[in-house]
Amino acid sequence: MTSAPEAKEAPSGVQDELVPERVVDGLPTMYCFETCPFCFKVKALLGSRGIEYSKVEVDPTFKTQLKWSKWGKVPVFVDADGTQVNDSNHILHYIDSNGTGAFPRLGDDPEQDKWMDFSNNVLGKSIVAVIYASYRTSVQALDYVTRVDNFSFGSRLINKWLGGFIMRMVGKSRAKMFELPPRENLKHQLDLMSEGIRGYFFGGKEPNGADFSNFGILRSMQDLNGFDIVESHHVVSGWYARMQQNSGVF
Ligand SMILES: N[C@@H](CCC(=O)N[C@@H](CS)C(=O)NCC(=O)O)C(=O)O
Repeated sequence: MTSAPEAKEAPSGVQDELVPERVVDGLPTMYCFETCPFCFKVKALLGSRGIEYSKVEVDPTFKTQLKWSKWGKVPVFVDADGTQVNDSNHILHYIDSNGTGAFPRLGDDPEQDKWMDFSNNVLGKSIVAVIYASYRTSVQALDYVTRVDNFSFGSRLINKWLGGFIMRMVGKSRAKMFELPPRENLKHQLDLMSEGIRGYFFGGKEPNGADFSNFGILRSMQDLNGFDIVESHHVVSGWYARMQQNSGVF
């Protein structure tokens, strides 16, 4: 389960080399940022399956706790036996395939694959355009992120103001990817997403990979600008509440 090289040229998916020394307290261990959308996907699946795990909060500025890995992004998942898995959607598949195997594997269900890709390529970018729609909302978001994530005290202020500025630029560039203005676009993407929800979940009666991946992305904006669009959506709001119940991630 590998794909094109990404950060620091490490492949995504399951890695050949075991890293048992990175396991904390003998439990599956997730290296993450507290507010990261991709990490919420994994937290939701682990919660849904009742899997106990250790969490290592990585410092977003220096990524000290992740220096050992060639993959420079979070989440990184290290199973109790030291198996390292990179990249959120690959991690979802890995955890499911080693557990109940409740959802189809990559390549077996084009619908699930489509909506899992949508979570990163469309939904993730759509929420960034809304959260960072103005300089005010950007600084607000960075104020929240720098309080919740594991920033060192010294880098908190600089990240709030400089990060706010940088993320405003990122928000602008994300907005350019879509024809509609950010709020209208997010509403439109939620409308499209609703077509994939079959009854209770994308997976029907039980959530599949598409549910966990899209829920994770939206969960990361819960305390930020624009979440009212999710809360007021006639289909997605109910699905979101069901995913909260299912995963225990509120
Ligand atoms: N495709 C990756 C994206 C992960 C990602 O971009 N994570 C961000 C945090 S939200 C990160 O680690 N950024 C740090 C960096 O790129 O240096 C996934 O789905 O896991």
